[in-house]
Amino acid sequence: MIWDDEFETLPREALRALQAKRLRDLVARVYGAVPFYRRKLDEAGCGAGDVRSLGDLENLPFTTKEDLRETYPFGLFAVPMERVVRVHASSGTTGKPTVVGYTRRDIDIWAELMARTLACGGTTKGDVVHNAYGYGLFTGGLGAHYGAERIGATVIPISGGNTKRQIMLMQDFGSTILLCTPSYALNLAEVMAEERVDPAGLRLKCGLFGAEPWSESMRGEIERKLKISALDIYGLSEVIGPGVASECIEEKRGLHIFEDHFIAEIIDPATGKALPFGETGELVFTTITKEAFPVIRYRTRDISRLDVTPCSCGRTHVRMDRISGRTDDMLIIRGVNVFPSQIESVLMAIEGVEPHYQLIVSREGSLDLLEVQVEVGEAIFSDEIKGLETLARRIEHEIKDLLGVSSKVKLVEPKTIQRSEGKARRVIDNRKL
Ligand code: DLL
Repeated sequence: MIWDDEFETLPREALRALQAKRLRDLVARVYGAVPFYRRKLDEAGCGAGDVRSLGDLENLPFTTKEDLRETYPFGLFAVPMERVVRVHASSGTTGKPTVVGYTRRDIDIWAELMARTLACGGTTKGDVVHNAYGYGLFTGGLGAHYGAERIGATVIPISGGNTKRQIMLMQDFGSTILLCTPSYALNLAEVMAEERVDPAGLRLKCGLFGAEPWSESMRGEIERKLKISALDIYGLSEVIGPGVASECIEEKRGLHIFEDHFIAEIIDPATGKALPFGETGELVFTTITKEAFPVIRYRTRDISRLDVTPCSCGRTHVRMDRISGRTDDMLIIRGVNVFPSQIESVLMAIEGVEPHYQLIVSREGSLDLLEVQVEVGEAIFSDEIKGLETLARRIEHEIKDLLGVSSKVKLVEPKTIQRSEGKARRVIDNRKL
């Protein structure tokens, strides 16, 4: 179901013309309103009037997380504070959070984009939307909330946590759409099993999951355990929050980026050079309609690929592959680049291994050590030690085969790895301490 028939199916040529016009306006706007951008644009030799076509995008300077840190908290806002009606923030791993702001119109556009996202999963006003994304400074809760209200669905603003109560309310209120992180969806499924609640007896039909990386096999697991269709949704605070891109239920193959509001590029993270469609690299976004906190060529550090081939759902917007990793999530273990998602794919392909794992990296002398802790099912865990050992060695072998890196696999008892209520913590890197 398409929420905005006009803009989501705009022929690509018209879409590009719209993007070019909006880009021109954006550059003129930030040049006038944000000293930081004026300086950066001047340094790059681009005046306010120098952007004429989309081809000029490549000449514009990047914006990075460090730029946001340096202008903390409101230095990149492009409107006076009287026009800012909301701020959100995302906590970084260190120090101060990243702060973003919205005008009334920004909130309105965001609600529209989240309505599109929800409609990608078939949500209509008859639905009961169980919104377990966290409410607060995190953009997930309120972002999704406004989108569901825009559609006219009934929203349950449950936020994260108190899992048993969530399940009770899902049963009592007849929730049909589930919104939360994929790791929390698995947590919900697990607690349902413990409480002997059969998901088939619920009215849930679809879940829109994002805010953290997950894999195709994890999708299978969630769909099987919760008996729903699971879609991947993507976004980041700096760009707007959730509502940047969403899979469609028709294809579930790539996430449509809402290109009438965001221009996406893929660049080579090492050189900063823009790459053609189809190549893998770092996602970069330019927001072309946002007022309070527009960004020019924001480097997300997320790794993906863009696909412009037509989609059977009728949307013309480019599709991004599910995020395969982050440039800063990449662990370098004894010189080998390792993404947590690669290890996840090995683990999930093995029978009896649960989708709950953690990677612990440490250093002994000058040697990096990777320990993979992963839960196994009850039946396997109560098996003889020998069976467990064989399984652990087998996983180590497969990791070595795929990544060329040695690891120590530790199979742990069911429910030992901490369950997430929001974004799961998959990596503990003790080398930095
Ligand atoms: O996580 C916004 C969001 C909320 C998206 C709810 C989807 C659903 P931040 O807290 O700023 O914003 O974190 C953004 O999370 O750069 C990615 O690294 C990661 N991320 C978000 N969605 C996905 C996804 C929200 N579908 C950062 N797959 C991004 C993989 C994701 N990673």
